[in-house]
Amino acid sequence: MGLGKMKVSYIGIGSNLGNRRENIKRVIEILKKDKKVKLLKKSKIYETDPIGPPQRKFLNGVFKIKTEYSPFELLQKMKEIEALLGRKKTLRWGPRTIDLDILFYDKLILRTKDLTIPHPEIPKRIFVLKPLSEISPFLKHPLLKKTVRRLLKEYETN
Ligand code: PH2
Ligand code: MG
Ligand code: MG
Repeated sequence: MGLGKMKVSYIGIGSNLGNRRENIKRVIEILKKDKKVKLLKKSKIYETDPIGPPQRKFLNGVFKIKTEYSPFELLQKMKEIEALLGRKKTLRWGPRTIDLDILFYDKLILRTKDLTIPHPEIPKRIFVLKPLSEISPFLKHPLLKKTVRRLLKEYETN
């Protein structure tokens, strides 16, 4: 496999339906079997208060991967895994079996109808900033030009 072609990406993971921990385990197993993905780092899994309508607490974490997939292929892959784990179409911000969001893809800045990278909600989501800065505190947000650690600090002081 041409490791040289691989890009670093960060995936946000969330679950608040069914066996949340088991759902996340299954995602890890699926990613480990994928020859075009190398799992580099996993954050701790945090239990977090739900953002949005009242619902069960989430388990959230962030994975750092290397991948041969293009951004759109990776998005497709994440949707496939979500479908495989039985995610149903639900309301925006509503409960979900598994949610896999592409947070960063290399230093890419991309705005399309289906995919925006970096994920636009990163600075507002403590459940992303916390695990992200645990595994990669000095990762720089390519648009905001600030480290993840800095974004977390700003979130906490606002
Ligand atoms: N995801 C949402 C809506 N609200 N709240 C928490 N704590 N964690 C999430 O992952 C989450 C949420 C929609 O993607
Ligand atoms: Mg999400
Ligand atoms: Mg999502």
